[in-house]
Order: sequence, then C-alpha cells, then structure tokens
Amino acid sequence: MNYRDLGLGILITASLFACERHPPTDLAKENLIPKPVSVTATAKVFEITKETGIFIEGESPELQFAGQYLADWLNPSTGFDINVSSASGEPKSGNIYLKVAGNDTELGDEGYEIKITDDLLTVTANKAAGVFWAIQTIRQLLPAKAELTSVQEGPWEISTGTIRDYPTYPFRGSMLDVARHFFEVDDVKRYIDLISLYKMNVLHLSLSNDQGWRIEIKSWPNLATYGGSTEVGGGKGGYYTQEQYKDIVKYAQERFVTIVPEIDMPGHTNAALASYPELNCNGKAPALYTGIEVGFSSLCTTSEITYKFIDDVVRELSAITPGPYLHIGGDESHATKREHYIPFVAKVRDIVKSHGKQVIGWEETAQINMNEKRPEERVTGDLQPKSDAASAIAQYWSNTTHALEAVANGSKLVMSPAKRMYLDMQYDSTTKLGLHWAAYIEVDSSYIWNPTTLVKGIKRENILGIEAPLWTETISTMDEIEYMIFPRIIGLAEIGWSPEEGRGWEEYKVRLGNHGPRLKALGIDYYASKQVPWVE
Ligand code: TNX
Repeated sequence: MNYRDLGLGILITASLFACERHPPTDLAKENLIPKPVSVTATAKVFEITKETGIFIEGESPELQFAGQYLADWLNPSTGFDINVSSASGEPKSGNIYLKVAGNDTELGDEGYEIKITDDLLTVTANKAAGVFWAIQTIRQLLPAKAELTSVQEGPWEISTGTIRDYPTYPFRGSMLDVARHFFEVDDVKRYIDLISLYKMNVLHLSLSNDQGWRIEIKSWPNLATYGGSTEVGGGKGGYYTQEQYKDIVKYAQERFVTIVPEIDMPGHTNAALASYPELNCNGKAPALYTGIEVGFSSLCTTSEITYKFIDDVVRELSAITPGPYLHIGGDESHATKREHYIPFVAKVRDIVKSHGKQVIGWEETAQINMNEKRPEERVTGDLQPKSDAASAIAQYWSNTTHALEAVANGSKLVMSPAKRMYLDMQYDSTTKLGLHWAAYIEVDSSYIWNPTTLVKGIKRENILGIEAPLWTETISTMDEIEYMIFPRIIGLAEIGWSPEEGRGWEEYKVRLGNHGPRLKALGIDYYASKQVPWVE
C-alpha cells in the first residue's frame, strides 16, 4: 500500500466516524449552543440505561421540578422509567446526580458544572436555575432523536469530561407581541419552552397596543372584553384572564423564565381609548383599529382620570407578576406633545415604583431624565439627570441619542437593535412574512455583532442584557412565529450567554447546522437558510 492510499483510507475512516454519533468520544467537539465557557474532555463514555435514576440533593421545589423535567424529557424517547429521588451524598454508579451546593462564586446565580465520568453524571450549581440550564446542555449531549416523544433505539451515551458554564448577561430575553395578533396560552407556553431550550430567561409580553388589549383588568373590564375583541386584519382577537396570565407566569417561573408585562403608554393605546371615552381628551371613544400604522393614538396626559386608570392597571398587573419588572412602553408617542410626554413618563414611573416594580421603558423614555430641551438644543451642562434616573431601565431599539441619554443617566440598557435583533424583519426580499423597515436580517447578520461594540459609548457595564422582539403585525400562527424566530433566536441566545471572545460565524454556522435534526425532532418550523450547512 502506498502512502497516498493510506492517507485516503484514514480520511474515509475519519469522515465516516465523524458522522457516527456512537460512541461519542470527545465532549469538547459537541455542537453546544450557547457555547459553554469551558469544556474539557476525558474520552470515555457515560451511558443512560434503564437502571439509571435521577438523584437530587436538596429539598427545594424548584430543584424537584428540574429533576422531574429531565425525567419527563428522557422517558418517552428512551422508553425507560427513570425516577427522581432524594439523595444524601453521591448515588451509586450509573446514576444522574443533581446538586445545589451554593459556594462556587464563579458560577453565579445561573451557572453550572457538569462532571461526567464513566459511572456518574453530576450537575452542581449554586441555584436551581443553574441545574435547569445544565439540563438544557445535557439534552444537546444526547442524539437529536431523544427529543422525539416515541420510543427510539439507544444506546444513550454521553462522552465524559467537565463543562463549566455561566452567562455573560443576566437578562437574556425575547419579546412576543400578543397585541397585534393574539396568541393562546398554549402558544405562549411553547414560546417559553423554545426560548428556554437555549437558556433565555426573560419573556417580555407586549400586552396592549392600538389593535388590542390582552389582559383582564377587573376594575376596567371593557379593556379586555371590548378592547381585546379584535386584532390586525379584523380577526376575533382575545385576551388572557388574570387566572390564565398567572398560569403563564407559573409555567415560565418553573422554567426560570421571568415574565415582563408591558402596557404601552401614552401612545399605542387605541384599544384602551376605544374601550373608555373618558381616557380621550375630547371625551369621545374612537373606533377599534385593525390596521398596522403607528403613532396616531395618545392617552389624555393632562387629565386626572388617566392617572387613576394607570394606577389601577399597574396595581392589578403588579399583583399577579412576581418578576421585578414592569414595562411602560413609551415608544413612538408621536401623537403626544413633548411637553406632555415628559411629565407623563415621570408620573407613570412613580406609579410603577409605588407598586414595587422596577420600570423598563423603550429608549424614548430615557429623555425624561434630562431637562426638557430637545437633544439638538442642549448645551454642555444641560444634561442633569434627575436623582432617580439610574433605577429605570431603557430598551434600545434604534435611536442612539436616546440610548446614550440612558447611559448618561446611569440607567442600564436592554439591547434590542432593530437591524440585528428584530425577529419580524424579513430574512431577505423573498421572505413572505414580516417587514423590512429596519433591514433584511439573514442568519449571519443577526449573529455577527457584539452588544459592547455596536454603539460608541455603550459599554459592557451599561448593559443589563439583550432582548429579541417579535412584533406580530404580519404573524398570526405558531408556525409563522417559529419560522421567523428560528434559527435567528438561537444565535441571539448565544450572544446573551457566551463569552464574546469565543464567538465566530464560520465556527458557529457549523454548530447551528448540527441543530437541524434537533429542531426537526422538536417540530420546529425553522427557516432553512442557505448560509447554514444543515445536517440532515
Ligand atoms: C417599531 S420597536 C415598533 C413597533 C412595531 C415594530 C415593527 C418599537 C418600540 N416600536 O410598534 O411593531 O416597529 O417592526
């Protein structure tokens, strides 16, 4: 045999082996997304068998839930009957051991360590959230068919080594607009499942807009029953009762996802204005609206009743929202005079604080911290932040001046740059759904950017996190949601979680391509971009 043949032989064997998942031999070569902080491989194999049990150390219901979540995920496809039991100390060989230990400062509140030897798989985290994110990683270490709900053939092997991992940003979210089109509770739950697969921990629900009011407010019942009775295009709309909202919040909480409810004010309020004439300066209720224009509606910012209304809404919503945040919108208030907008936002912020919540507002709300001059009229020394400015969070979407005002105030930013992160933007000019006012966003473009270098003057310490919004003017079914958010949201989740230094498109697209079978197994209707080398 000559050397060329030998080389070819090795090449063929190596490429066959690369396609073969079993046995997996190198933990460091797994296609994990988000990419973990560190992975070391030890070249052996741990196997999940019908004898495997899940043992949890600690009594918390959250940890109990996480353990059961893993069992419920493993059992249908493996056909095993894996149980969760309490442990005190390491279980015997062949088991999975989930432990909240609480003293590894590097891991923080959401980080985890997975240590896999040939006889034990151990997850250690400071908090149950870390264990839950570790479980999402473990899912990706098993073959894609493990995601199916019918019994599949094993073996169920994981290569050995250690993964240590924790997020870059504490706030990693997506926004779902349930106002332009209404989505049922089960769709919202699926959305939560899908974002938490990739370790996103915030779901911002845009609950009101010109086209619909989507949350029951007991003291102002027409908001939901009348204001929620239609949607873009004139469909029947809908709303969540407070019980349904609480059910969504609980479902999210179990999966370590915080719900951020938004009531957009003073603009984007036609549905409320149509429901109650007294909210209008002229005392007349406009008709319901089913188009997609923006910037034409405003609450009457100079009347007392408006603030009574807001206080009632914020009180009821705060009482059913365990998370720390309440979003007041504040975007595109083109129908509100600037001299009215600024004191309005200041008052609403006080109302939200009085109900114990931290305010988030779209970038325009950052202006209220300044004097009342327009940016172009200001001279040095004019930028005098009000004393409480720093406590409000601003959500950057397109205007860098406003984002920098937020920074000058000491506010933290949630980064949602429309040109990179808006999931309603079309992939290219052939995309049938979506809009393109900000950009066409192909999969590479949504991935190749960094929050810390996007806007001069916005630094790492100014950023609370990132959020990918899905506006739904053109989107009305779960399939359409999935097509617009996948696969872009996967890369955005990685931007929120993984260290900036380790990221690169050429390497990422290969990992992403390897998630194709997993997405299919999960029944996700993703956009199969030609930029990505999808694995069949
Ligand atoms: C801008 S981003 C909006 C929304 C639209 C979206 C469509 C922002 C704060 N406002 O009202 O739905 O564009 O892409």
